[in-house]
Order: sequence, then C-alpha cells, then structure tokens
Amino acid sequence: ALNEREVEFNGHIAEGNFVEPADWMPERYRKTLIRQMSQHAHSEVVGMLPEGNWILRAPTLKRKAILIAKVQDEAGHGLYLYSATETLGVDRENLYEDLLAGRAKYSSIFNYPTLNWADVGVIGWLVDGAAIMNQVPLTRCSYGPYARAMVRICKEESFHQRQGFDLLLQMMQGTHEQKEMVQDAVNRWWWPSLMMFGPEDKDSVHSDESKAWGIKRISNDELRQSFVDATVPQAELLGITLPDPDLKWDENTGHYRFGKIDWDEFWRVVSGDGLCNRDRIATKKAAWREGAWVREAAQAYARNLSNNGGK
Ligand code: FAQ
Repeated sequence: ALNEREVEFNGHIAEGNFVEPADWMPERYRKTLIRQMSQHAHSEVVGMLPEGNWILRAPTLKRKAILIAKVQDEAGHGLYLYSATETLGVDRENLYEDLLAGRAKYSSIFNYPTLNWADVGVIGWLVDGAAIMNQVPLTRCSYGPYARAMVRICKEESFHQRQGFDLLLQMMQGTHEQKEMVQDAVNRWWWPSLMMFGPEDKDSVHSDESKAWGIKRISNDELRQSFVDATVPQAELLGITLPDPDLKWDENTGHYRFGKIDWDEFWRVVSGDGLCNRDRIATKKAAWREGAWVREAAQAYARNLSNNGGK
C-alpha cells in the first residue's frame, strides 16, 4: 500500500505538476529517471560515432560543415542530459564509468555500422525522426529538468531530421549509383529504427510504472505506429521502397500495417552482441584515456583561478 507521502506525490503528478530536484520523490521514481536519463545521455554521446565516421569523407564542404555541426549538437545533448541526471543526486563520472564498463545501456540503433554516405542522410531522416517521435512526449514528462531539456533537444533534432531528408532528396536526383546507395542504406536502417521504440508493450517491463508516474506519456507500440504512419509518405516522396513486404495501408484502422520485428536481433544487440557494440565501447574507452590530459589541464586551470581569487 502507498503511504501518505506517496499518495500526495501521485496526486501532484496527476494534476499535471512538475516534480523538481528539491521535491520529495519515491526512491523508485528517482531510480527509474536515473536509468532512463543516463541511458539517453549515453545514447547521445555514443550516437556521435556512426556519423563521426563520415566527417573526414563528406563529399562537399557544405555537407562536411553540416555534419560537424550535427555531431557537435549530439555532444551538447549528452552534456545537457548528464547535467539533468545529476540533479537526481548522482555523479556523471560514475554514470560514465558504467557506460565504459558495459554496465549501462544505450540505444540499440548506434550498434549498426555506417557503410556508405547515404547512411548519414538515413540516420538524420529515420533515426532522428524516430528520436523526435519518442522525445516530443517527454517534453511533458513529470520530471521538470528532463522535460525542459527535451524542449531544446527536440528543436535541434527536427533540424537534424530535415537535413537528413534534404541530403537524401538530393541524392535521389543524382545518378543511378547514388539512388542505389540510398536504397541500400534504407534497407539496412529501417528495421533497427523501428526497434528504437523498445520492446512491444506486452514485453515492456517498465511501462506501467513509468506511465503511472507521468514519465512515459505514450506507449512504445503507439509511438512506433505513429512513426511508421508519418514515414511511409516521406519514403514515397523520396522514391524509395521500405524493406517490408507486409507494409500496407489499412482502411479500417487508418494506420499502416507492418511486418514482424526480429526481436531476437533486438535483444542480441541490447545485450552487447550487435555488429558494433564492442567497437563503440572500445572507441569511447580510448577517447577517455587519450583525453586525460585535457581533464587534468582543465582542473589545473580551475585550481589556479581559485587560488588567484578568480583573476
Ligand atoms: N535500445 O521496459 P522498456 C538519440 C531496454 S535517440 C537499448 O520498454 P523503458 C538521438 C530498456 O532500457 C535514442 N535498450 O523500457 C540521436 C530496458 O532495459 P533496463 C535515445 C532498450 O525505459 C539521433 C528494457 O529494454 N533515446 O540518441 C531499447 O520503459 C541521431 C525494457 O524496455 C532515448 O533514450 C533500445 N532501443 O522504454 C543521437 C529516449 N529499448 O533499463 C545521435 C528516452 C528498450 O531495464 C544521432 N528513453 N531498451 O536495463 C525512453 O523513452 C525509454 O527508455 C524507451 C524504453 C522507450 C527507449
């Protein structure tokens, strides 16, 4: 049974109020947010790697400048989310240690390789598209610092999504080979993008509690369906085929029906055995090691400043 404080807390949320860092909150609410927000932060910083792979090989100066800016935005989102997570009384260094030690999850999508230039466009179009679909409802989640972080992040993600679509639209007006590159990238990223929304509702262990606490406003399956409905017309506009023979419009429901997701693949990737899991963690570990001198220099500088009274 709930105690008096918990009843009051649930009432506060039910009335549509935000919970702020200094407010009392149930320990499980705090734990759930630390879990989800830190996974989200890790996803942003690991998410820099697949696209970062193409910065040195971008085909034009314009596309290179756009890509650098996008990858830098992801770093910003990561830092923003680590800060928001710290308001729950955890230290980002410990969260980061969990990531490097393989104890913390990050989105399955970033364990797939970027094999051709069109992958950069497809990540913007599909991966940022799915991220926005999932994150717009989080701007209304009950924890204030997370909800507010999502407002700015979603604005930037929409811009990312459009640049991806623009890149693909341009390639689809190009040569036969360029069109084939786009189709190949879509074939590889479509199903993993659908997996970003998490397991089916019936297998989602956290959904009931997260919904009750106003963290999750719309379910995994509902968001996945909205994403498919929004994306099919865009694929038609681009002139590419989505790799699902069962995808078709259903008059009765007013939604697109789609084929079965390979959940074995999903759980394999989530548990560390995807195409790039080992490589992603090894890259992040190396960056942490090689960046030690930057952290030391920054700390020495900060110490110096405070010893000299801020001058
Ligand atoms: N990958 O009970 P549920 C981006 C785990 S966007 C890995 O349904 P929940 C932007 C889940 O953690 C990507 N693990 O869990 C960008 C749980 O395991 P746990 C990041 C997954 O939390 C774009 C277990 O399965 N976005 O980075 C995945 O209620 C382009 C059971 O699942 C967010 O993190 C998955 N796909 O619902 C950057 C959004 N799905 O924790 C660069 C915030 C599920 O018990 C380039 N997160 N799991 O060990 C959420 O909205 C939720 O956490 C869900 C999962 C919807 C992802």
